[in-house]
Amino acid sequence: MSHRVMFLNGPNANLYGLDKRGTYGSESFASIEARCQRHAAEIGLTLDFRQSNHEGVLVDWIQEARLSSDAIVINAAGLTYSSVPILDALLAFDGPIIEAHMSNIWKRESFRHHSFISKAATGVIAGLGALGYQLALSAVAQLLHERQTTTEHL
Ligand code: DHK
Repeated sequence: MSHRVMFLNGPNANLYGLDKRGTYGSESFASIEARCQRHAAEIGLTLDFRQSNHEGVLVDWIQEARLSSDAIVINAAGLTYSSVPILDALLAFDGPIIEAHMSNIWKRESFRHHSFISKAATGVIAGLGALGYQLALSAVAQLLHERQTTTEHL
């Protein structure tokens, strides 16, 4: 059975490619999703890719993932630097969590240097744009494979 991954995107991610400053490149959010869906299929993952501008919706989806998904990839965007509710929901999830950012957040303004959600993350990928999203999916596939192999040998 293929592993299921919930990939959550926070506020304004839907504007990627439209931001005149070009902070997040020129690729549209729809194209980034299509690229992630293609990559997930290639590596045998079932991908549930979502975006919301609302903190509570993201919390609801993380809670839903406890039943529906084996792993989470999350770019909480601007909520990364403030959201205790998202951190708490992630801490209640029992599976690999990759925190992903399109940009290198440590090269940017100091308010972007402290993530509230890293405490719940298995790993963090930043600064590689949509390639980082593909790497996050590959990492999750490998982590789930290792977890399954370990369990089978118990
Ligand atoms: C995306 C955002 O929308 C910002 O609020 C974060 C993150 C960085 C990213 O690099 O993907 O500060």
